[in-house]
Amino acid sequence: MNYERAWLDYEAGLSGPDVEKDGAVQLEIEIKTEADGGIQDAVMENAVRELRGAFGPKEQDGIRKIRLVKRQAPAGLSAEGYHLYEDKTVSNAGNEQQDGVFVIEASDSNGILYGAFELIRQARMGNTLRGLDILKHPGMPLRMMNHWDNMDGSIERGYSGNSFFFAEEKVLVNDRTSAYARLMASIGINAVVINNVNVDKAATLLITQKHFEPLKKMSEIFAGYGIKLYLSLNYAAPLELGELESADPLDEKVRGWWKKQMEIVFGEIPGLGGFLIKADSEGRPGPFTYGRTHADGANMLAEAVRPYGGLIIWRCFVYNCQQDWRDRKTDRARSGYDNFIGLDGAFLDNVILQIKNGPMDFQVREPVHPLFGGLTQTNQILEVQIAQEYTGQQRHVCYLLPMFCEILNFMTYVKEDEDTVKEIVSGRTFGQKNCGMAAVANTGNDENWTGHDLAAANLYGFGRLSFEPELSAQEIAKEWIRLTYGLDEQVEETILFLLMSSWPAYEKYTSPLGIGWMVNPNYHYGPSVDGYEYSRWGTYHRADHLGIGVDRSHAGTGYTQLYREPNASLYDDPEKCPDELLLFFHHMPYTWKLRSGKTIIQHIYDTHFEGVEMVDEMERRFAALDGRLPDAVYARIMGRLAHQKEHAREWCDQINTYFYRKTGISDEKNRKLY
Ligand code: GCV
Repeated sequence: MNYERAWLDYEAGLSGPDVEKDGAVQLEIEIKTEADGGIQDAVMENAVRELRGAFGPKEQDGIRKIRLVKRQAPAGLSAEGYHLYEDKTVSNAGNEQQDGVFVIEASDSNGILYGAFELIRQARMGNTLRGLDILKHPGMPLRMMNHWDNMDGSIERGYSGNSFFFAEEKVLVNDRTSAYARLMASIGINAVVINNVNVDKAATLLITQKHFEPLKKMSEIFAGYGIKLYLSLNYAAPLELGELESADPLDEKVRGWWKKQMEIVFGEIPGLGGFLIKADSEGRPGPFTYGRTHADGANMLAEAVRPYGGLIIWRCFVYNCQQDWRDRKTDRARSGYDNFIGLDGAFLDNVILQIKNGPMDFQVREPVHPLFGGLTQTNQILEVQIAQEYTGQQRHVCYLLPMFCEILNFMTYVKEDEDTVKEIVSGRTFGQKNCGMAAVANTGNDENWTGHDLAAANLYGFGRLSFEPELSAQEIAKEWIRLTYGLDEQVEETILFLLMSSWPAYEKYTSPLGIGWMVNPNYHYGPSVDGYEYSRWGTYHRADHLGIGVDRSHAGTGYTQLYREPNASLYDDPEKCPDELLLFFHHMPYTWKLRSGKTIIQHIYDTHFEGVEMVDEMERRFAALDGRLPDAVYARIMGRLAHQKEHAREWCDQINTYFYRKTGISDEKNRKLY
């Protein structure tokens, strides 16, 4: 197994009814010629290379079986979409069965590339290709990876080695760059931010001459795979580069500086897509310093990049990280909403607000961010995290696609129809074209990319879901398993079981009922119930001997009222509030009966024991795959499952004991509580 090729390891061989017989697949690729600038030769070459790699017989003459025919593609194919089908009217002369030829039609080269990967995926999944007829358009315009890689090669919240974009303050461009771009293109990713949103001194220089050459090279490699390169930007760059004494967005000198700098940057790296900005958040500079708004800051940059078609992606992760735990009025959950809702409609069209899926910070369970459904006149990107910062750090298996699907399907009630998060970020709800989804990436220079082999399902899955948001988490998991490990049914069934049980298991053995946190501060791994309880970060559970949870109802911080009806009333009423979010929204006695019929305290005990049992079962089933997977993969996964089991027990013991001692209430089932 070639780990670098991950789910695209064709050397492992194609299988399936049609591809095993040599020459059974003949391809004709059709593209529309007049698509202005839509056809990139490098992308076409990569598409053809992939098809040859997958289908071309080993002999040289196999090459004739892929033909490029440039002619007008039929109407109905929009940007990046493709029509892949078997054309029976054209006889495949080289084939004894006189089958038709396969056609990939698209109006731009990204569509051709995605169509090529679709054909390969269909074949490698073991599906019959005969009669194939697939018409697809990406479910949202922007499908992004956000890397939090630092110039010294470290990765903030990275759990799979060091960066493959940077080392020793230099930009790296090598084989890994194209290997990465190829993987991303195969799942439909079309935008990548390579550096951390916390832009430090060295990374501020990415927009200067010092790094233009390798960045240009990288952007060209990315472009060959239909991907735009983006950078995270330091809002205070003019100050930190020592060129101005202010970063005030309304100061003409500052505005002029950005315009000039962007002219230089886009002149040197024409393929650049734009910038991602974290401002006025966790110590990062921003327009607040000058008494200006986020709209002032974002629009200043948007004007500077507009002549080059650039986008400004501005994060809404803005909150007071200097809170006193005694202060019960300030609510971190409200802050993103409160900071941005008043600016709805104030941003230029090439600004997009990037909103984390929940109001806190990528916990195992959070309600959907109320800005989704709140904002109606602003471009929006949904940000999720596949780096498993709070979900087991790629030592635990935690397949996050079920969570992402739930988020996308959340009904905001912003419109009678088309009101889900999916419809908002796809652009359907408000007719926007600058929107989509971004994931904080989980890759590094580990040979398998993601540390835990099974964490690659999140990488693969995020891309596939952003391209096809109608897919289920289960469908995506099946695809990934087959493409990565082949068509062994026992392997598929077992790994599918592991992946699909993993998020529910993790939720059970960690913090209960939507309350979150309870992790060791700073590095966020392992249980510490009071770890964040008295610190400045605004992340409290408020447990005492009588009850637990944060009162965010109308009588508390008022957070529930940020949602549209009927969500606002649903969350506001503890009788109606979904169990899994009860403690996020309400402070409740331990003896409160959940909708499930259990008391909160019994629910805590039961779920923690169940979570551990689930991991036990996962390990037991996986052990039976000995000999069916490459030895190294099997050993790596077994090793991590053993750790996960032990660690799940630790979580269980610490949480259960904490609440047993706090409440004095025994477990109805008399299990061991320390
Ligand atoms: C990149 C959390 C993480 C930080 C991260 C931040 C963000 O606070 O712990 O490491 O910083 O989110 O999303 O900006």
